[in-house]
Formats: sequence, C-alpha cells, structure tokens
Amino acid sequence: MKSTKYLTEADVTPESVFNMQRRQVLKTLGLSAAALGMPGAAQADVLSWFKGNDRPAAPAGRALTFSKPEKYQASLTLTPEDKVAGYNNFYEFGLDKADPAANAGTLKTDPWQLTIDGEVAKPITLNMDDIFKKFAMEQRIYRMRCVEAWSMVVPWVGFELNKLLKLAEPTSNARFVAFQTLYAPDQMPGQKDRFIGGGLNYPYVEGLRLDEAMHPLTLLSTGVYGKALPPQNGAPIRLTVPWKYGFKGIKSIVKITLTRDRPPTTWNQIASNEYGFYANVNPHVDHPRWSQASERFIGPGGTLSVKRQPTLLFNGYADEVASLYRGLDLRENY
Ligand SMILES: Nc1nc2c(c(=O)[nH]1)N[C@H]1C(S)=C(S)[C@@H](COP(=O)(O)O)O[C@H]1N2
Ligand SMILES: [Mo]
Repeated sequence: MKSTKYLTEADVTPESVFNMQRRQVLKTLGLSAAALGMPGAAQADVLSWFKGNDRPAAPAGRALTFSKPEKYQASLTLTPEDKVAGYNNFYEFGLDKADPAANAGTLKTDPWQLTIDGEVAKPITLNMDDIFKKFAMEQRIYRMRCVEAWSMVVPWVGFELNKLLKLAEPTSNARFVAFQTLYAPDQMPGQKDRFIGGGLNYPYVEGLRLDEAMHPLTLLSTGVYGKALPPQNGAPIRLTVPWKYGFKGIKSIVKITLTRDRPPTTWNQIASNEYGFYANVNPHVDHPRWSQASERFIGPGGTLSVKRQPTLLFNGYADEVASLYRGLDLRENY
C-alpha cells in the first residue's frame, strides 16, 4: 500500500485492506477491478473525505423529543455530526464511504412499516407514528466500532429493542431474532446492480440471540445528534448494538422475526471465516486479514485527528455484557 501526504501508512492500512477485499468481490463477480480503476478511485475517495470540508452538508432531519438518562451520557469525545452522516457503510447505495450520503436521498422513509412476526403471541405491524407514540425516546452516547478497524462515538436517539419485543410477546420457542432491511431495488441502486451493491445478497439481513436482543444496551435507533436519522444512517429505524462490530447494526429495518433457529446473516453468508454470527468486538481475535487490536478513531478536526487507539474488549461494554458469553469460546464464536 502506498503512503500519502495525508495519512500515514498505519492509518490507511485497514481501508486499503478493505479495498483489496472489494477487488476480491469484483473478481468473484468477474469484473476487472484494474480496468475499472477501482483501487485508485477508492483510495482517492477516502483521502478526499478525510481532508474534510468538501463533504456536502447532511440533510437536516426532523428534531426529535427525547430524554437524556445520566447513565448513558458517556463523557467521550464525540465524532462530529458531519462525519457520522458523511462516512458510512450502506452498500445498498454503493461501496465508498461517501456514496450513502450522496445517493441515499432516493430512499422513501415515509410511510414506513415495521412488522414483528414469527415466534410471537402477538404479531404486530407499526408505522413510525405508532413507534414514536408507544416508545419514549432517549439519547445514548455509544462507542461504535466497524470491523474495518475504524471507530466513532455517536449520540444515538432510540429505545430499547426489548420494549418492542415484549409488546409482541415472544413464545417459549423463540431463541433468536432476525432482522431485515427494506428490499426496494427502485430506491436502492445496489440492490439492482451487483457491482454497485458489492455482490452482497439483498435484502441485507442480520440476527441476534434472544438474550442479546433483550439486553438493555441494544437499541432500535430513530435518530442521531437529536434529529431523525438521515437516510444514509439507516432511516427511519435501525439497530444499534454497541458491543458488536458495526455490520450487526442493520439499517432501514422493515421486519423483525422471532425464530427457533439461528438466522442467516449477510456478511456471514458472503465470508463466514471472516464475519461470524456473534461479531463481538474483541482486540484479541484478529480478522483473518488484519489486526483488531487497535482502531482509527474518527474524531473532530481534519485528517490528522484520526487517532489510532487500542480496541476494548466488547468495545468497552464488558461489565454489562460479558456475562452473556460465559462458557462460550470467543475465538471459535467470533
Ligand atoms: N442494510 C445495511 N445495513 C448496514 C450496512 C449495510 O451495508 N446495509 N452496513 C453495516 C456496517 S458494515 C456498518 S459499520 C454500519 C455503519 O453505520 P453508520 O453508517 O450509521 O455509521 O451499518 C451497518 N448496517
Ligand atoms: Mo462495518
């Protein structure tokens, strides 16, 4: 990987590794990455983004009403709003970090329906008004760690997933919770075109064990920085599981299904040796192609403020969640 005047070698490595992975995807699809000039373009995109200033302003979402429980107002340096809304993974809108902010305006989030079904006594379909009426929103400041070894600190607005699940009354057969993103190829170019969408299978799906889903840290988020989620962050409702890698945080959810069996998950399907079902943040278990011991924190300021810092076990939430995994080999269950 060549170094640049903007980032040090150490700083660009995880992104570059990720771009290599993308070339692999392109190869699988029978496309020549070199012919398309992808590695250079991808690198240029990352660099131009990190220079700051040239990102379009995030569309202003509706202001939300919410409480700020003391316990969850962590005194951490926040990632600035324009970076939270400008540096995204949402492959339905393209693979580059700037693509979702540029392209997700086509997502229609109103009206929106969310269905809870499967192993529940009371299946239910709610629109967003129902959700805001039934569940009091709160702000929670959480660390967020992508499997690509970058991290943010994000002030989410949302509510505990367990409140919604309790409403549907899981049966005694329910052991897992499956989530599904909207499938709308007319709104999401990556679902129509395997090149734009990185060769993933759509709709994007994710899953949790029922106890993980019921944990008080697990949120359904409807906002960020006090306002309704911008489309690129997964409007109008997305999952936030702060002790797991970011890919578990499925966006723009339309369906939640309680199941007996462990549901398939998108990244696990494409590369099960690299992306496990659990995906708990763990500095001691490396990704097969890069170390997870440290991460680049995307903080305030320009390029040089991207700081390398140690990664924390369970992303710093071990006191709260380690008991969920007692007796489980975290190396095997990555
Ligand atoms: N539907 C869908 N959900 C998704 C993704 C995606 O590509 N599609 N990317 C995931 C990944 S890898 C990360 S790191 C987070 C990024 O969330 P953010 O853009 O709000 O920071 O969304 C996750 N949820
Ligand atoms: Mo991610």
